[in-house]
Amino acid sequence: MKGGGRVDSVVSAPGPLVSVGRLWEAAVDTLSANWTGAVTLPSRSQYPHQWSWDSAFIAIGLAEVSQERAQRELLGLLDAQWSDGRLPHIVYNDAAEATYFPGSGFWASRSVPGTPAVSTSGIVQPPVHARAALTVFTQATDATSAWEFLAEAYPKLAAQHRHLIERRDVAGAGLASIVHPWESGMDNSPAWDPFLAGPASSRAFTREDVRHVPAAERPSDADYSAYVALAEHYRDLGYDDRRLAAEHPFTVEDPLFNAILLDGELCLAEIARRLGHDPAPHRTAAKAIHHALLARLWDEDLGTFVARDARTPTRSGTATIAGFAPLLDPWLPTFVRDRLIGLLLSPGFLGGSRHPVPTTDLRAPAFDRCRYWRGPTWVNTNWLVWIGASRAGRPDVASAVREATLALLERSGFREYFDPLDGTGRGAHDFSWSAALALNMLGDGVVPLPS
Ligand code: 9WN
Repeated sequence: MKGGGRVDSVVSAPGPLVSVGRLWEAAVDTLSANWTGAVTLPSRSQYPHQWSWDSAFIAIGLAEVSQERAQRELLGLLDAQWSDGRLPHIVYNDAAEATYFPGSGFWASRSVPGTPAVSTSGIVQPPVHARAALTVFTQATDATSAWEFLAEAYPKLAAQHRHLIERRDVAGAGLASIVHPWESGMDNSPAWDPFLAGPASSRAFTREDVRHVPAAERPSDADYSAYVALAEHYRDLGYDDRRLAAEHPFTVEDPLFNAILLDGELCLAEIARRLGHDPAPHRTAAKAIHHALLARLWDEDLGTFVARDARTPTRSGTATIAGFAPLLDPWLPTFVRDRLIGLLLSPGFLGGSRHPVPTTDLRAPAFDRCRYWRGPTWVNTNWLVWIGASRAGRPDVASAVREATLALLERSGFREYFDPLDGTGRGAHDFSWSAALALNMLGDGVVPLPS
């Protein structure tokens, strides 16, 4: 038996899906209902604009049912890229300006040189897009259109990664820093608590997010105020990444963001190879992230990867789902891989929850079964663990996570997140990436694992 324990001793079988066909149809309907004619909204009520990593997950699901829409989803997002390569985390829909805070006026992107005509935010999200593009390409049935898509997407994806690798390596140690919790995609994770000691915003604002979702499932007012203050600060630096090291109070190296960047570089290498370009620089970049992840973010005591301040040795002391993302790294040393799998199967994660995988260790003081990213189970993080476990040579763990995810969706619908203890759906209803990644998990099981 490989290290890291047996899966059947800790995960109770979720029981067979009642109807794969019904779940599939409901997922397709959800994505159709959230389609504006140009892009897919994460949720019609809670998130009325286009979000960056949401669109990548959505394209991965759409690849199962509509190559054309999957390609449009990604290319539409890439059209909003800034000239420095940054891919903004929100592309605004002017018609919905009043219903989401912060709106486009907050970021004032159009007053910044090198920005697109459409209004966007000025921060980024984890770069899942290269994996999405490769997935869409490998699932395609119309080969001519797929080659055109890949050729158009590749230079933009390469520029997106260059921005992160060259402009966001605040410590000069080989990892990209995030400059705001929203950039992690796991906004309210306890991983950010040690780094959020900065000032609250002095500006008066009205939260729109708690109009649709109970406040107990969303960030506290204090956290929200810190988010607004940090976003204002970065905006007032002119989004100039050269000023981050000396002037910005939040520059954090996150294992999930960097593991996705590593995986994305391997996907870019594969895309480059197929297009007849040199894949070697992408593989070299991936290898450099591999070394830096181990050198800077591995926590020997916790047996997982944790976030750290780019400029000081301060680390997050909480094990979260982000720590498992480096399972995507094909060069992970065996002892690291086995400790990660051991923690994943422990009572803190798979072994202790009926509806895994919780986003925070169930035994951590910060664990909160309701509040977003502080404990609930999410479909996108389960999907990443599913791929990571496959790559780590643990198909038993991968299929346990897949089955638990699909059973949860069948039980509670395409909610944004779920109580890991009793499976109650929380956050937004009819949430796009929950539907999209279900399609991918239910589909041919095509998960590119470029080596
Ligand atoms: C802020 C859209 C986004 C996701 C993030 C998730 C949440 C936004 C919010 O919703 O963040 O970007 O208002 O809470 O945390 O991962 O991309 O679904």
